[in-house]
Amino acid sequence: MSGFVLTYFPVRGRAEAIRLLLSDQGVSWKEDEVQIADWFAGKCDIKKQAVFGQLPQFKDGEFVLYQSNSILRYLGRKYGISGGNNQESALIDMVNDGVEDLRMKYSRLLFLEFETGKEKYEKDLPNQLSAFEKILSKNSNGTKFLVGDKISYADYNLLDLLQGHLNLFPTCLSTFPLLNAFIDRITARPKLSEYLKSEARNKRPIVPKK
Ligand code: GSN
Repeated sequence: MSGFVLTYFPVRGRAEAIRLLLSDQGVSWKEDEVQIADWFAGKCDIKKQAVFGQLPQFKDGEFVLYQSNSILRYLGRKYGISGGNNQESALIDMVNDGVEDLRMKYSRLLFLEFETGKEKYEKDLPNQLSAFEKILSKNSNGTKFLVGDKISYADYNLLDLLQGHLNLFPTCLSTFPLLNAFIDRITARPKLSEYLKSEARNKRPIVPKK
């Protein structure tokens, strides 16, 4: 056993890219589910312990970490999937920051302004996604990963965000052949594909059900 424990709500949310990374790297982990109602009723001690009062929390034995992107980078370094040299690592960080920027907009849409903001969001989405299509095109003509010849933590993060967008806007990638091929290639990786078919993955909604 790895000794990893991922504490989060029973949704994909900000924990799912971590789960994609762990499963693709062939690592097992324990899930510690916090019920959303208990959390907001003030019944969870972990809210007080959490450095920024939020989840996910990730434990590697006695070592405790918060912030989903820091957890991704920690695991990226641990499994040698955060760049082969300083510049490659910086490019992976840069792309991951771009994923985070879009994730913030996506979260705002989902949680704060879905009814009022969906149309505008969908209209602007090609502008947002085209940056990632261009990044792929510049690395081996879009036949590999976001950066370099090896998968990185940013690839899992982008995959998760694209899957979330496809759920809301099923045709949003129709003009982005490289992003489509990227999804097909990454999701076909044997261990990841096994996880994507698992009950554990499929019982978790993308965001909390209303
Ligand atoms: O990436 C991160 O882990 C942080 N920058 C954000 C964490 C976060 O927003 N956690 C939310 C659940 S995920 N999305 O909305 C959270 O813990 N909400 C409960 C609360 O009391 O804020």
